[in-house]
Amino acid sequence: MAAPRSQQAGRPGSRFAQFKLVLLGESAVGKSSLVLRFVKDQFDDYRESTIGAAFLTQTIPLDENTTVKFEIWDTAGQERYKSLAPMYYRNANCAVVVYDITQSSSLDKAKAWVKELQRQANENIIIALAGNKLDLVRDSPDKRAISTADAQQYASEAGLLFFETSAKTADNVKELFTAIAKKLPLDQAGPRNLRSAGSRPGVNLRPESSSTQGAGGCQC
Ligand SMILES: Nc1nc2c(ncn2[C@@H]2O[C@H](COP(=O)(O)OP(=O)(O)OP(=O)(O)O)[C@@H](O)[C@H]2O)c(=O)[nH]1
Ligand SMILES: [Mg+2]
Repeated sequence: MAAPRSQQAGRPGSRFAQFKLVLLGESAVGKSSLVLRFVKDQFDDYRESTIGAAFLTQTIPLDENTTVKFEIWDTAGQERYKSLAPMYYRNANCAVVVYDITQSSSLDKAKAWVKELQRQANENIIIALAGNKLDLVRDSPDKRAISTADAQQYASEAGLLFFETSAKTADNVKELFTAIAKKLPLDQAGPRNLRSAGSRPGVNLRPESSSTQGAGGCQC
């Protein structure tokens, strides 16, 4: 990585950094719903399964001097799209691996994604594990298939950030993305990742793929 750069423009000392984030996980665990909540603060009870992948962006203030922009690749969880995933996690700075806390198979799938990322993605990738659909167990605890303690233990052994989330009620969604942003190496960001506040890019740096879907209009 390039030497640390803390460029100054606009407000002295202000920094603008952008990072590529990929979401992975079994189909229907709520990847697109988490992104929709994070980017637009919305939720759909009936969401269509993602085809290929969707690209969205969201910018968050990290502290009074630092703004982080996420370029988000929301991948399709259906098995037939599995071979596309490396295209999206290649060069990713961070990943959110999602499972559904009411479906035990989805944690196994999440663990397989974590292994693949740890073997094949960027060496320094920040990985967060998100156990989604927390709202479903609030009223009916018997629906829970994966205990918080088990998932937490796995996450700490594997070196992952861990949150239980609900895209539906917004529980922990902001917290999840903010925790990732805080772990990103802002001080060592190279020229691609770190820009002065006065030179924000007007366009998104879109990677290679053309297999994006609908959410492309949502360049928030
Ligand atoms: N109750 C509840 N339902 C959720 C939550 N998140 C997602 N859902 C529902 O779960 C279904 C699947 O959500 P998606 O966001 O499309 O799942 P996905 O992981 O993107 O699925 P693929 O695109 O097929 O990989 C939808 O009907 C959502 O409304 C949540 O936090 N709580
Ligand atoms: Mg989806």
